[in-house]
Amino acid sequence: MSEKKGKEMEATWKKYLRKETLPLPFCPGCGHGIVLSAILRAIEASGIDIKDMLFVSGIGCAGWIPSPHIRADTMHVTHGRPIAFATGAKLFNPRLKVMVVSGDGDLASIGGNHLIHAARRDIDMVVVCANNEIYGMTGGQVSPTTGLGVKTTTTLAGNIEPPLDLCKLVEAAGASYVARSTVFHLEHLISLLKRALNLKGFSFIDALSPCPTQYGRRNLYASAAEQLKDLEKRCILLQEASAAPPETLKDKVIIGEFVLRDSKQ
Ligand SMILES: Cc1ncc(C[n+]2csc(CCOP(=O)(O)OP(=O)(O)O)c2C)c(N)n1
Repeated sequence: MSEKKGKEMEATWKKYLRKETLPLPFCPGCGHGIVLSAILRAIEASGIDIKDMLFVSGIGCAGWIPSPHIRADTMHVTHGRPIAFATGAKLFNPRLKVMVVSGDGDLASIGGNHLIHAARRDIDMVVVCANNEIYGMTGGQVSPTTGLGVKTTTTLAGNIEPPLDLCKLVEAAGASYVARSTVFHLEHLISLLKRALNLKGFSFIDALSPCPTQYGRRNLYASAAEQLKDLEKRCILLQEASAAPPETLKDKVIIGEFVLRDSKQ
């Protein structure tokens, strides 16, 4: 990183983070800190005043991404319910820019119904799923986004259930904006977040974020860096995927913008 870029980033951190809450609580190699960085850099690029924002998160490691670290209003609420709290806050004060940041377990398992119906109602909020494809905080149980064959504490011989594609789910439900990226593809992730922040309606971003502690170790990644690099191997950009023969996409995760609708709100 250049010295100039480093200084810019430091200024962003100082502006948006509560210094007294640092260091972040994440394990070494966890992607959730990168998700936080991407969110803050997208806010800076979008021109939105963070004082007009509310961040809502549920329970899990991902729940600690906004709260208490971001220097703004944050609500750290019950497991599976951040979208419900965010909906209430948005109804109370429609001028608020509301962002939910939580995990795949929180948003898609216990909170799955809230996700579906907020997308169906096209409620004006940005939902960021820090998707590590496992329940990180509680010891590494299988989640709705865990891939086939993946070893977790509850699937010791490998997961036999197919994963849920959260982007397809919210697209079918009616979301205005649906996109996916990863913490490996940082600039791409920032651009999606920036786009979502400037839209109205229900925006959903699936942000793949590795969990070296619960997922990586059990699935024999040599290091956190190797797990991060694996995101590069597993993912393909939507534009490339559209031109590729379908049989080559079998084990691929498609990243990009899947839905970009003008919301009626
Ligand atoms: C009602 C309720 N059920 C279960 C739990 C236990 N619990 C806390 S976090 C969590 C899952 C966390 O996984 P995820 O949302 O994917 O976040 P991560 O820790 O992986 O970032 C569970 C099951 C709880 N706190 N409350």
